[in-house]
Amino acid sequence: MRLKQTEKYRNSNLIKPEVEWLADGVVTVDLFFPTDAETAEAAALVVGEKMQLKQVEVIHVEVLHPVEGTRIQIKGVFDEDIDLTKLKVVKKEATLSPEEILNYVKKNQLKIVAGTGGSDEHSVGMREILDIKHGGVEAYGFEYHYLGTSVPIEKFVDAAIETKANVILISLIISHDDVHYKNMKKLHDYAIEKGVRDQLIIIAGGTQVSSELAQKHGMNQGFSRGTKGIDVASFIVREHGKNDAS
Ligand code: B12
Repeated sequence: MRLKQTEKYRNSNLIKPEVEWLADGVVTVDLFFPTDAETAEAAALVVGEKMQLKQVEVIHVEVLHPVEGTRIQIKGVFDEDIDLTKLKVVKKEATLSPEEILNYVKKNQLKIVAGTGGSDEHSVGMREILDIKHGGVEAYGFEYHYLGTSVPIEKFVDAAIETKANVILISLIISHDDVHYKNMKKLHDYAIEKGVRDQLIIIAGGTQVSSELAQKHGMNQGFSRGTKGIDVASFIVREHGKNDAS
């Protein structure tokens, strides 16, 4: 009987979230309320109903700290079909081969300055993008100058001018109050002020960075979770190649 009920999801363009059975519609939602556990539980059920979830139930309650509040998880059934033909899917551009990148970088002497910007101390992601041991851009022949962590935004541009770098890589992990986008805009504006924006490829990365919004805030490109050195290296080569051709 269950197979019959879910017939329309087999070999079709329709999907639905699932946990246990094909297209059972089950989803979980993570919430935080600045209240005690009992109030948070009641409030979470209302959220589930207002999100039009069916069979809403609380599956996890965790008081983070009595003066802070409660983290809570609900589960419910999302009863709508998603039509695959109507989705706006953003496909990742294929990377260049390591040989193509190495040859281009050798011919064009591409230099990078990099660091984590503003008051951001999260350096792990930035190092993964840079270091040879993580398959970072260093593996593709790029010369880089690492400025460190919590680097003042203006310093990225000043250092690029000083070292004659063509690329700035800035890591912005903290996203409270959209500080990552504010810093991207600040970097872009400062490069204009210094008269070097056209000569620089400026790339921002971080867990909460959207490519679209990074570009809207003046970056040539933005990269997020799961980025590898080869993604960044391919982008730099393509972007630099465009300017070469123009
Ligand atoms: C480790 C860590 C720390 C360490 C950092 C140590 C270090 N030397 O890096 C310490 C303990 C110092 C720390 C401190 C803080 N942290 Co912290 N931290 C983390 C944690 C657990 C992991 C980050 C990490 O290393 N990820 C692994 C790397 C490989 O992933 P990634 O950073 O996303 O990088 C990838 C991509 O984003 C991208 N990328 C990243 N940078 C760049 C740059 C470029 C140019 C490109 C192309 C790509 C790129 O490529 C990378 C590889 O794929 C995260 C939670 C999480 N799971 O993400 C919280 C997290 C980032 N921290 C957080 C917070 C709030 C803080 C503090 C403010 C806490 C506090 N109240 O003090 C402080 C801030 C300190 C500061 N001034 O920056 C929040 C940020 C929330 C937000 N959205 O703003 C998080 C998300 C935790 C949370 N859920 O609340 N943290």
